[in-house]
Amino acid sequence: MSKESEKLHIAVVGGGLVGALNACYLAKRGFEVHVYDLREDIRQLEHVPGRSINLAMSVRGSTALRGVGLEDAIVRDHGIPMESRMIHRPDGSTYAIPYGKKGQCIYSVGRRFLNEALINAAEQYPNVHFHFHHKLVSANLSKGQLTFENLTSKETQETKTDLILGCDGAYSTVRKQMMKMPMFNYSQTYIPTVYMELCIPPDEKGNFKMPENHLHIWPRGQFMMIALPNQDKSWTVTLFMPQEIFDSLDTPSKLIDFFEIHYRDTIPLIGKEKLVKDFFATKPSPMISVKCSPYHVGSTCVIMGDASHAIVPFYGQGMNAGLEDCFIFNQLLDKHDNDLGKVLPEFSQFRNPDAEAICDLAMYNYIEMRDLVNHLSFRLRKKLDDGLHWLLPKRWVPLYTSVTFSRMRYHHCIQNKKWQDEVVSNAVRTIGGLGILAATYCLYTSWMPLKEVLKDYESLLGNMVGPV
Ligand code: FAD
Ligand code: EGU
Repeated sequence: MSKESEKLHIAVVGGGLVGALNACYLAKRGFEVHVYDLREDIRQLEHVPGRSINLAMSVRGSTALRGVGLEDAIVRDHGIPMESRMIHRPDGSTYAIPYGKKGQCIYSVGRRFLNEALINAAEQYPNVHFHFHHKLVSANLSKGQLTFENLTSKETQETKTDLILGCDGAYSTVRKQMMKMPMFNYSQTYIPTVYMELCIPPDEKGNFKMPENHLHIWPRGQFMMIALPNQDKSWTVTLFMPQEIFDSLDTPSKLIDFFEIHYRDTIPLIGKEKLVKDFFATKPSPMISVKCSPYHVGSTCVIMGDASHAIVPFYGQGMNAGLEDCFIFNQLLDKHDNDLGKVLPEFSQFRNPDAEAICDLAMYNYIEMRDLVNHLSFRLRKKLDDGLHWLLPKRWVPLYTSVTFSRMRYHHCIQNKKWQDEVVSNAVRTIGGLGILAATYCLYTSWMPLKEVLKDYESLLGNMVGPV
């Protein structure tokens, strides 16, 4: 590391999951790091407003935490392993589908615990400084100038830095500033589905009310529910539905009737009174999907995490992708010896196809979950996929396995899926074709002498096997 780079000043905007992890990585490199967040110090707050209470952590997020030595303390010691999904049918019966081979699992991690652990870890470095209750209001990105409003004193504060790292989430202010730059591409989509978080409290003995090592799912087409376990033995249940259905459930009796039909088994778990109380006390939240490019401005600004790629949560990958951003950025700093003029453009170029790929995959999965959950062909394909993976563990990796249990680049996961689809549809065509031929031959056999049939059959087989 050169002398000059040791003194690099970095302003991280946003002390959420991605901002706090970046602070750890950059502090480790010896940079002078200032983290700004509009929230008060969450370690001193009773309730932290924010999106989702717990998150599914998989290989990408876990690997990124390992890079700053936090994987064990966060994922192994605090995460609750989920070995399979447990599907709940409308009648209350359930069945489990394992995530992978024995021991392969994803982890339910509390958002608040994770964020606090990252802030605590970053604060261990003397060269990291947190500025809570500071809201970024404007910036000159190419000059590295930032203007914050100190929400406590109401004063405006200006600062100059070598690098602005925008980790300020899906509604990023840094990104809003980038939109003023020439050649910046941007698109956003709100999906018609919104979500609300409910809670299944622990039982009287303080235990989990459902088998804990699973991600519970209630797929119902246009709407669905999903539950992740918490450390305190409660469950966070997330209800996803179109806004209109939320609006139509405007009295307690309509709500209970709705749950009786679709989520019957959860009523005694949540408790009728609590369900009514919590449902009418909260407003559902929208979900936004954001794509943009590039992620940098010259050698002075770069955005990461939801600020650069907000995705719908239907692959459990938003945080994982954001933490992976930090990991990759750190690798590029190594590769280019902290030369930001090289690191920033390469980060944009390398990461953009992958961020857009997971954005598309998550959106596609949202549509698939809505439209296909109970279709026989969909479930057969899943079985076939898992079967082939079992037979050819290295050569045939199903899409969700490559996304969740590997660090294969997201856009390669899509390419991988495409050739598999071709193989499957060819196989279906061939098997279907063979069936028709077999039937035709059965008809012929009643008129043709046996010898000729056998001769014909041999040459036909030769033809069929040849081109495959
Ligand atoms: P955030 O966590 O949003 O942090 C941004 C920070 O910036 C905040 O602290 C905010 O206070 C601060 N900030 C914003 N504006 C300013 C400003 N102007 N000045 C100063 N500070 C500012 N991902 C998974 O991997 N697995 C899951 O299971 C999963 N489940 C999800 C379920 C739901 C319902 C939702 C909505 C998302 C889910 N995600 C999941 C995605 C995950 O929540 C996000 O990808 C992740 O939080 C992104 O982290 P971030 O640090 O980029 O942004
Ligand atoms: C949604 C909201 C199950 C947490 C996609 C699976 C999610 C999560 C799935 C939320 C689903 C859906 C996968 C994981 C995960 C599944 C996955 C979705 C965590 C394809 C807190 N999804 N999620 N797929 O496979 O790969 O179990 O809010 F219901 S974890 Cl929608 Cl692996």
